[in-house]
Amino acid sequence: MRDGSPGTVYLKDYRPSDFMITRTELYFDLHDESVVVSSRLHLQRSHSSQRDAPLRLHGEELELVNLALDGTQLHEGDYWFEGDVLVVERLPDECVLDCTTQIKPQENTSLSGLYRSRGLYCTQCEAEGFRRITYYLDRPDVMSVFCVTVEADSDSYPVLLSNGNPGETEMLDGGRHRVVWNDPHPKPSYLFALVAGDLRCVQDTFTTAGGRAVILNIHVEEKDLDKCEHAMRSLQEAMRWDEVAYGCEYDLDVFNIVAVDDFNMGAMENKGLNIFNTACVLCNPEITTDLGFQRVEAIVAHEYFHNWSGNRVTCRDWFQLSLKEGFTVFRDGQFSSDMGSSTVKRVADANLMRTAQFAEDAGPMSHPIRPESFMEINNFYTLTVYEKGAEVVRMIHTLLGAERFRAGSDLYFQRYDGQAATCENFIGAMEEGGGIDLAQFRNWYSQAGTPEVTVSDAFDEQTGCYTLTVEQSCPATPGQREKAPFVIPLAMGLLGEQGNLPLRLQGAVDENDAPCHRVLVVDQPKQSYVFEGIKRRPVPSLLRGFSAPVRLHYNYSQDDLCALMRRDGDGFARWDAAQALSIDTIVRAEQAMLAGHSPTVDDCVADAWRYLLDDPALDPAMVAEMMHLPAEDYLAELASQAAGANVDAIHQAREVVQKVLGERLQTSFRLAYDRLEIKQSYAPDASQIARRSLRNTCLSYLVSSDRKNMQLATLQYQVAGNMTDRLAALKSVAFYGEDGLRDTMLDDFYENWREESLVVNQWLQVQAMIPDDRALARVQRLMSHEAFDLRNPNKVRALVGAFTTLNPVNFHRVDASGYRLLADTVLELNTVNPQIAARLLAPLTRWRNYAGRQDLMRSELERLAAAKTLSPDVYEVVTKSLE
Ligand code: B3K
Ligand code: ZN
Repeated sequence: MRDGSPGTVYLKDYRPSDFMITRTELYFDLHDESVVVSSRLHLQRSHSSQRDAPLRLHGEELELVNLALDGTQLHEGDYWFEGDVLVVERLPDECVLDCTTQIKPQENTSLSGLYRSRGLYCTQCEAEGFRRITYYLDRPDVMSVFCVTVEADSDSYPVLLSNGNPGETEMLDGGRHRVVWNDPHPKPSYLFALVAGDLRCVQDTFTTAGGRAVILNIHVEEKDLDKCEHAMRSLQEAMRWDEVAYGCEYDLDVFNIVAVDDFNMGAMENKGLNIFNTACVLCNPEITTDLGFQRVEAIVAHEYFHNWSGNRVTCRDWFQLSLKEGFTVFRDGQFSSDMGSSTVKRVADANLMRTAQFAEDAGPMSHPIRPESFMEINNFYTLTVYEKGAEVVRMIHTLLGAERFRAGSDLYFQRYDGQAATCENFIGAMEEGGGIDLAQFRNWYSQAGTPEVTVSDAFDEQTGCYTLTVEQSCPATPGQREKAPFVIPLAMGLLGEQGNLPLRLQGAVDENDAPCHRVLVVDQPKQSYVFEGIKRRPVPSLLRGFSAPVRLHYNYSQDDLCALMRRDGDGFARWDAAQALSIDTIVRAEQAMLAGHSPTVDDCVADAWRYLLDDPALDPAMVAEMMHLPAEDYLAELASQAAGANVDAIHQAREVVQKVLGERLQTSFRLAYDRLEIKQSYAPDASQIARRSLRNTCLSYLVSSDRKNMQLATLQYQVAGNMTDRLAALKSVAFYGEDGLRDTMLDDFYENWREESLVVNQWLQVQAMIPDDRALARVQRLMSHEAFDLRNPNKVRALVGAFTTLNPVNFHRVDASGYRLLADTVLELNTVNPQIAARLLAPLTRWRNYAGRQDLMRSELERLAAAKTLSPDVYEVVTKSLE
């Protein structure tokens, strides 16, 4: 950990590096007590560099053993340290620097740099972990060809991997061996990777469109060999998809994936050697839910797609992170849509944006997708950079259309191949390739905050003109008071009594008949659109497909929403209408309860739900999505926009609405539950996933409304042949069952699955989410359970993360014990794993949103701020939250 308060880095201060490293040779000598890293850097002074500029190499927690310049050993005085930076002066324009360092991976609990996880050596270098391995120009615009040799004991570490293609293997004296790896593609240090361990491998092949035969390996512990098939198939699908959709082919002879238990995020796209969190690559029906299968497919694809959007074309500096992440999330989203249901995928994306990214955009850490400053870059791997970044690319796609977008992406990949690029380069390529002016669109890159779009309408029966008036604004965010108008693609339709109306937009020239779907390009603070030839006032269907990451306001009546939900031509708009109906119903229930009345659900809502349930022709996946009541954190987010969120009232109101709907539609839920049973053997395909999803939604309504239905859940738990159904049943019993039944089932589940760490995580998570009043004690108890480990990020996320984000009534307990639990855990993790500590802290940063809790939340942040040695990661989040 560094001492003192960390400095701020600014985008405006970017300067190219004074030196380039044309070639990097590394030798890793792995021993249990320490690892000796010898590096040979072939350095070249940059053209732009001052003649006398010194070489400044990054390093962190390294022990320097030896340093030599062009074969001559350097002594103290020839070089010195400025903080962590190693400075060497008076270098010739071209030289070779040899450097030996010693590190202790077994003591590295931050999981950044080279560390050990269950007897396996592995690395995580993005963003700035390589400097924890050796002294280097650890910045993404310094790209080098790497040749890596790894030496280790051959019994304990039979598998030795690094980036690129395998070279020579050699047996050495003393039971040791070594392997050479050559990566011909220049890359920045953050894409370096090394793995050494006793791993087994599942192998397959892929032949690229250009005829290159590629060996695909997934390396796992022996016990996990039966959990790789889905990832392998997903990889092959992704490789083919990228060739077709983007013309991007793989460029090495092998592609390796390694599964690691202790990992800070989902996975990492190291060139030719992707390293995965076990949770994001291992799966089979016994241990994995449908969502888990979909997640594996998406993440395998995401990391693979980085081979072009990230590796071949990388980022100039970390402010450009969204260049690779936003674009790659967009690409994996397209892929998932093509593999499954595009509407369901869109619903999931919109939900994530609205529940979590909007909150981030409105909170103290709010930043544009291309931030202008940071203290700790690891704090900027955010929903804003990733998800909003992807939405921004998606809007470019919407504005250009598929064909012109492809022309833009072709130009981008071709022009910047092998280079470190900027967001500006990407936009420029899209403008040039796509033939569009994106000058004003750039505001999405520089301005933070979620735009508010307010739509009003007027209908003139005489003229048959229907006018939509659209106004946009954007709230102030830290450091940005005034915002310029955004370019907002607003996809829309108009719903008449017989379905969607042709849109005769005044001023538009349509080649064929007027279309029923249009994208209005909103770019002024206020503008109007007139539709002609309308006989009766229609219901506008707005922001179809969540065409822009904005909050949309239009004063819909319940009847409008019911009409959209049943009849609009756009699947997403139908879901959105159902959500709006649910929100309205829950808010009313909340108000009724606060006023001392008993809450009700209007007939039209119950009828709409019944209509969804009873029609077997509808896509069950969409029906399930439509019937999922919005999550409590989304309801809280919406409430915080108004008077402030009352978590207890929200929770009770949501529960009541769920129960009342369950009671009133008991028969329909039961019929659907029976009808949707699957007799065939498990397959994680779209049609089965859809059925299970709706069936388990029915189960939760049934169980929450009538305890007699608990036997359905018990039976389902007993007969379930897959984890999706088993876990859904367990959740129902855990949330709504009697104590005895709940404990028996939870114990049974643990006994059956204690050997499967990923399943145990699910078990921890279910318990963390139980909304009863013993939740906090339960979580505390589980933190000392044999199954919990503070050093394993998956366990921390499953237990503490789930408690603080998915159990709002307990996290926000009025005695502040939830807040204390989080702050205590953050303090402990601050020294163990600063990245995870800072991430875990997010729910406390939203203190301004919670009426009646603000002081309690703030005082925990102040307690953290007063701690003596805060990591830069935690320091940045705490201080910004208190500003
Ligand atoms: N690029 C990595 C994330 C690295 C996070 C470093 N704190 C995974 C991904 O986005 O694909
Ligand atoms: Zn990524």
